[in-house]
Amino acid sequence: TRIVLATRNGGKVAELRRILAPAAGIEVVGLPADAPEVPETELTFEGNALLKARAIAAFTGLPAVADDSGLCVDALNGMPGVLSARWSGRFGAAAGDRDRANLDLVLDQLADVPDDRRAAGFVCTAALVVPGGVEHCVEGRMRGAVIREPRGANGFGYDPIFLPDGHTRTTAELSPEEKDAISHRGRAFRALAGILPDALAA
Ligand code: ITT
Repeated sequence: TRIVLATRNGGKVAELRRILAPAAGIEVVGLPADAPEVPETELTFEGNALLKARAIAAFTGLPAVADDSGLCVDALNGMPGVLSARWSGRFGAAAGDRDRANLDLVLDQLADVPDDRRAAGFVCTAALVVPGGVEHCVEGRMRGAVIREPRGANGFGYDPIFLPDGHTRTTAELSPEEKDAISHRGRAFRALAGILPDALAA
């Protein structure tokens, strides 16, 4: 069975391929170049993940999985949250420049927040939509804290400023496998892989 990844984020594609790869008999394909841009108009991770998966399932006729995710910072009342990709207002910039601008803005906003009040969590909602079949959403979380200076070159997005609870390295300093083992995306997509065979058969 083929499933299509409904994302344009290269960092996510790399992680999703790794995490879903062990699911036997499933071929993961990328988003077709002519696929429609899906505006993220919902206010929840689940709402936006379903929007993206439904649109790409309808466009391709294939089972589609989407990821909506973000960093929720306690001292910013849960922001940037669903706005994580757009936090700095930089649209159309190269992904690396956009990620850097987003991360710099969060660091600025937390400049006066002391070390013991910098708790945050990553959230990932994975949505699966099978054309003419079922829809499923599963969520994964990872708690940690926002540090003061970026560290590490792995991962993407806010990884260089996120220290997972119980760790001394940021998620950008962990190996890809170490990040997958504890990450919001690892948790959500391992749960999704578990229900995939039944969902595709239904
Ligand atoms: P698609 O909608 O095409 O999937 P996107 O990047 O716009 O790509 P989202 O709206 O879900 O996706 O935004 C997720 C943002 O949250 C992402 O751009 C990062 O800034 C941040 N983020 C999510 N997961 C992350 C992770 O594992 N590490 C670091 N940052 C992450």
